Amino acid sequence: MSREHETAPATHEAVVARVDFGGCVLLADDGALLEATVRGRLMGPRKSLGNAVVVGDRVAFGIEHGRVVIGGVRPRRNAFSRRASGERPEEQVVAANLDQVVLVASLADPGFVPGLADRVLAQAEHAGVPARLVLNKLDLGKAAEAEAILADYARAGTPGHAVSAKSRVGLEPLRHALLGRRSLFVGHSGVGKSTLLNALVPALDLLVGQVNAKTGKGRHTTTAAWLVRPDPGFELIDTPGIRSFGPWGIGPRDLEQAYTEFRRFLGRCRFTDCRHDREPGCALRAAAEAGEVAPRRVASFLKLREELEQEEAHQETRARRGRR
Ligand SMILES: Nc1nc2c(ncn2[C@@H]2O[C@H](COP(=O)(O)OP(=O)(O)OP(=O)(O)O)[C@@H](O)[C@H]2O)c(=O)[nH]1
Ligand SMILES: [Mg+2]
Ligand SMILES: [Zn+2]
Repeated sequence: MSREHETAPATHEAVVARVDFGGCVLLADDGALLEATVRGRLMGPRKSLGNAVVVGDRVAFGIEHGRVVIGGVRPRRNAFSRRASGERPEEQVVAANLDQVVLVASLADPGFVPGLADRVLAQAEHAGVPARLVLNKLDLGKAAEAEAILADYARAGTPGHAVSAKSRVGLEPLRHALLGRRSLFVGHSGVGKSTLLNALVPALDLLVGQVNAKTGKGRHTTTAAWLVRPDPGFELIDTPGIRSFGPWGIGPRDLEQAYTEFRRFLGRCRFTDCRHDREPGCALRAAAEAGEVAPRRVASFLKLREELEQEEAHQETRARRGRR
């Protein structure tokens, strides 16, 4: 074999389907999966992959000594991030170049709580990516409850679907909303993300876990974000279950803007610096009482803002200590 074939310039392109410790799996335009490594200069000073290459990135690669080596990453048109776990505030880019974020929750086992949904929706808004809510396990809950939840989110501008992956109810309209797009699936562990993707795309065969009967929590079956492409232009990204989601790049003062349905009431409160908490003449709380915004959204907003304020105060203290 001639040695010319061993080194080629980085002229091929592919999409990053998965990132592991040492490297990634690429999905080529013809559907081939390639194991790849990343050229050192793309990595940060800590020589870790960090956010340099993430699922959904379009990368250029070459073949060097028979190995696929990523030499460059195309600029991202958007990125969905979260705060990495740990004391230090660091960004974790979950995936890039998305057409939509699909927040999956379940009606029962585990039951719906707005905390995670509202954080993810705020982050999607911040990233400029449309979002959609899927309520799974309709077979275990009441249709009326699903309707009430979806109505609250419809008022927040988020379209929703009530489905049962298990009994295959409501899947067609959802599939329709996914076709021709790249969708990032996120949600708590055990809500049925992988089951749903398997039901939407036969032969996908993603790993499905059991919900722990004692804790009611999932077992984190999916261990890393994983992009699949059932058809050209139709891409789904499965992710591991999220235990707690810290928004990234949203400060406590910007948060009210990320709750899009609040916007038309902002600036109408009696006090210009109204915190929409206990102040008299608050237009936002009046809207909640009149049923124009969902009270559960206002409650989750107040809770999340408090958390972001605490985080900000904590980081200021850390910075002051660091300067001494
Ligand atoms: N009754 C019922 N059970 C479901 C439904 N969808 C999923 N399940 C069950 O819920 C459990 C968890 O499903 P998974 O698909 O692994 O959940 P996941 O969201 O991918 O979980 P992680 O990978 O840990 O994030 C499994 O036991 C599924 O069989 C549904 O529509 N109805
Ligand atoms: Mg899973
Ligand atoms: Zn107010």
